[in-house]
Amino acid sequence: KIVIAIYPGSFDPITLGHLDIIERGSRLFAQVIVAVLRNPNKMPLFTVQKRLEQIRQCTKHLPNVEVDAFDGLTVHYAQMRQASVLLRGLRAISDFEVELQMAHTNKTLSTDIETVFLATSNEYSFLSSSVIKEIARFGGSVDHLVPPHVALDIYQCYAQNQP
Ligand code: COD
Repeated sequence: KIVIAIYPGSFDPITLGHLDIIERGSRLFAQVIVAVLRNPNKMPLFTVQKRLEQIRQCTKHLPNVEVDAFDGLTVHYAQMRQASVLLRGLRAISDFEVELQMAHTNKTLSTDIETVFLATSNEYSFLSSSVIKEIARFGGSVDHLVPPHVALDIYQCYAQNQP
């Protein structure tokens, strides 16, 4: 059976932790669609367009990975793309609670879509987009945490915001 997986998220910005899940997912599924949520409630660091570019740049070596943006419910987007799996990463117990609630909610919305969790690789277990933004905001290096072009975008962003 050909299985298409959606990897939904904010990716503001994409980190090496996300990339690790994408690379491992691309080995498990026929196609992985990285789907960036257009979230009007959040004030993001990067526009959706910029995030799509950042993700495309670091996944171009993966022929079965596509990058797209979506609105509304993730399961509706998955149905539209004929995907049967929602791919998610698990870092810690704290993720588990939120992720389980999300998986159960999504299951009630669409019974034929399964959420599949990949455990984070050890070296990225502490990593999140918010941690990266915090480090960069206070002048720390994020070179070891995000792809090089994303690090440049982040430094540029915070340099512009300096008084
Ligand atoms: N290692 C492994 N996995 C990681 C790491 C890491 N270091 N960092 C993040 N991840 C995983 C996260 O656990 C998550 O699975 C994924 O990567 C994306 O993370 P984020 O933080 O970029 O994205 P989220 O979690 O904010 O995305 C939330 C959604 C956009 C998926 C969610 O809000 C959603 O589905 N919204 C649409 C509305 C909807 O359908 N609601 C009903 C479901 S509750």
